[in-house]
Amino acid sequence: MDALIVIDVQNDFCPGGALAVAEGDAIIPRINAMMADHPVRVLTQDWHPEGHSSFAANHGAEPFSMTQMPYGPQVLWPTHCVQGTDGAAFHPDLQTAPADLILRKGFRSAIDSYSAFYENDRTTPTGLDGYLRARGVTAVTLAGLATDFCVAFSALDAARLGFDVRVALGASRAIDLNGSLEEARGRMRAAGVILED
Ligand code: VGL
Ligand code: ZN
Repeated sequence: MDALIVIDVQNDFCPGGALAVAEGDAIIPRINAMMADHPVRVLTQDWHPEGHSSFAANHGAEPFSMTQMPYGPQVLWPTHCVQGTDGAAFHPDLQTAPADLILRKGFRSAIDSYSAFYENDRTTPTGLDGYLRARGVTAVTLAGLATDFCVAFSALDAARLGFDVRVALGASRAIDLNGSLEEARGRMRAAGVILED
């Protein structure tokens, strides 16, 4: 059984948002249409406390600079997707009613979580693996924001966990920070992820 996993189609990742991805809202009609083609539908929501350690403001640092976390290097982001704010809400055009599960991630102050499966320490699980297995899912299709961060990390984890993985690039958009999109595409391909339009 195939699950559609829609990553972080939230106001802050769309034009006008705090961490806007170019054309982030352009993918929404396509994602809405894709929901009907998949028997299991999951939406993820980046969901940070105000004091989150991935926010540059909490380090007195410039957004998009790097820092070292106990679990490795980490990009410092503009403050985004703060729990309960309008920026953290799903984009109003995204059809949320068909979703079976809404999974929140990134709610622990000390660890960022790009992937829908594991936080950035690569070991703290979100529970999505267990949910999908319990529902008999063996293949996942990913789409959403951003291709080179949360979508790619989710795809790589899904492949590592043994799911057949597709990424709908046409229904995703990238931040593309210092070549991160090209790198993410290469890593996904090498992991056996099928990249489709
Ligand atoms: C994301 C950076 C920070 C994403 C989330 O959804 O790709 N990127 N938090
Ligand atoms: Zn985030």
